[in-house]
Amino acid sequence: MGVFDRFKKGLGRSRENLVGKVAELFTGRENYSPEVFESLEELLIESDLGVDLSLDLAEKVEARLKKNKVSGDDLDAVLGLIRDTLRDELRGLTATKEPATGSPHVIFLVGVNGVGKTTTAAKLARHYQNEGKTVLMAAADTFRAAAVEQLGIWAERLECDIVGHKTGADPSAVIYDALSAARSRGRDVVLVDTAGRLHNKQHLMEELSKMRRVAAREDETAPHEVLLVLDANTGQNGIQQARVFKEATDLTGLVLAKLDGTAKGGVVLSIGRELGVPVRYVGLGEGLDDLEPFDPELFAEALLTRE
Ligand SMILES: Nc1nc2c(ncn2[C@@H]2O[C@H](COP(=O)(O)OP(=O)(O)OP(=O)(O)O)[C@@H](O)[C@H]2O)c(=O)[nH]1
Ligand SMILES: [Mg+2]
Repeated sequence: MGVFDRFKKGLGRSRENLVGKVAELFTGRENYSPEVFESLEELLIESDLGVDLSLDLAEKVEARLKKNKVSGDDLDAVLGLIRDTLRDELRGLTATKEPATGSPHVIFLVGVNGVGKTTTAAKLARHYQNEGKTVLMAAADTFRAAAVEQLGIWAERLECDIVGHKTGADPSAVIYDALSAARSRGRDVVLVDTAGRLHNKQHLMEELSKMRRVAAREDETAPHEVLLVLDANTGQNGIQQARVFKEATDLTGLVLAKLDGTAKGGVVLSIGRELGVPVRYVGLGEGLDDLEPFDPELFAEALLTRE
């Protein structure tokens, strides 16, 4: 399956919801009443695009529809207009420079409980292996019982190295060992799976700082990437989480996991817009291959295409 089809499949629920409701809203309306655009605005807000962005988009779509005299019955044309408007918005959100790289390249995965950090670590391992790189996973979630085993199962499937300690151990010690192992074995990428931490738990945030310091002691440019994993189902709540994490630690990017399970795919847009942190990957399923680098063009296209 090509990348576009994977986006389309992953965004299936969001697309069905949005396209269905746009069809309902516009079909049979030749003269656009203000109510139609108010409803469009509501629909975009429901899709978790955020209030400001939804307002903006609805206005721009209204102007473009009227200017081009598009009939509400021409669903493809209406969708096309919304899609183009969205795409224009998205372009501005993701124009970022590539993150710094290192040898080994060290990536931290952080976020609150259950968002998809461990699964994303495994998917990223696959992503790098596909590029011909060797990977070592660091099981720095020493908090939850069975966390090391969970990562171990992935490592076995991926046939990659894993470094872990016992539950309750100091996660910084895991980082230290993982980085020395990666260096002596010549591994290209170290993926650090961390424990789920509530953003309002001060000591956990301090623990994260310590992990960063230990990594930086080994290589002053490490960690090269700190990816905040968010669950797309949390909608606008994710923005609040992201904001607090961003204050506590330097984030280089976001991963929006579980986009396939939500009808609120628009959350990608509002998070990027409000935080100024680029969305680097989206999770589109539970399997190892269900991670895609975020591509705004494909995203807008896949979200607003009629089958
Ligand atoms: N549908 C879908 N499920 C996902 C995705 N990413 C993760 N999951 C599922 O979400 C659940 C939690 O994933 P984990 O990777 O264990 O989450 P975590 O953040 O490591 O959780 P804690 O370590 O407990 O904080 C699992 O059942 C995963 O299969 C995704 O992109 N799509
Ligand atoms: Mg985990």
